[in-house]
Amino acid sequence: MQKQVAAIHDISGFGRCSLTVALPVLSATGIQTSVMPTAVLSTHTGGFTGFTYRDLSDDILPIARHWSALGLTFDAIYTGFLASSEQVDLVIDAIGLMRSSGTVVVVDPVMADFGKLYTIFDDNFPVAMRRLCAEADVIVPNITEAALLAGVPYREGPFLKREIQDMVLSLACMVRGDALGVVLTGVMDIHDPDTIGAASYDVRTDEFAYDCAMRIEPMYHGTGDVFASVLTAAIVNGRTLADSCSAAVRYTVDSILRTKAAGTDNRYGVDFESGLHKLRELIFIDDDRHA
Ligand code: PXL
Repeated sequence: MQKQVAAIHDISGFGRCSLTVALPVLSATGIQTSVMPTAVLSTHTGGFTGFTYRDLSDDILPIARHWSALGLTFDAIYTGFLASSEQVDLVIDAIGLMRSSGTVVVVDPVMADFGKLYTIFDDNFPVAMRRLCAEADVIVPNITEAALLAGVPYREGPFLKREIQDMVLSLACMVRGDALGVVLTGVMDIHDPDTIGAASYDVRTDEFAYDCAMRIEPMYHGTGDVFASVLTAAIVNGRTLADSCSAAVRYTVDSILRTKAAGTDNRYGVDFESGLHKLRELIFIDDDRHA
């Protein structure tokens, strides 16, 4: 049966992030994707001024109730950027209405980068995000978000492998009791400081994995959404957490390289579109090899 995912993010009309990334990525891997837009903006908030913003918080619970009345069930619910603490709490209630026993809840706690909370959020926002993470089966913070969730000072790294494992283990305490695991992005390994990667910990198998690639400057907007969307697509398609994380690293890096070669403004997001026709192949790469 075709897999079903509900994606709960804003729509930033221009700038390749949130739903304009999640929907094409999930669809390209064969997943039927239902969208719950939490806000509509003309662009994302990272580096643009004068953007429009229409909050759709009042629609979140009515949409969830309607879907629930229709008897819809989801293999995964995937949340990303949320605009306020109040909206986070509405999304927690919506997840309560929409989840069933097999649903994997993937939470990307979008709120910060490079040691700083995004200016649109107040200091209480990380506490609300932590409440949402407690409902999650998988969380995908970057290292700044991980520090805010844990309430510890941000450190940029590079880190020792042991430190990376400790960070990932402390994140594993924040998710649901029978969670699948955690993925920490933007991690630099002290033994390989020209690279950047993602660490995963699969709670069910007690396995750590770390995948990295050359660090590419400048930082492009929306790469976290490309990463988390591919990760979610791979998990829903039955890959392990470690394999899903590797696919997400590969796909994100390839998208960044194409964008850098094209010389695109880094606020415009990355060219993830040109790789979509090969995404299924990337996710099922081991299956093809063993077929
Ligand atoms: O990429 C995350 C994101 C999504 N949506 C909006 C954003 C951001 C990050 O800044 O501003 C509106």
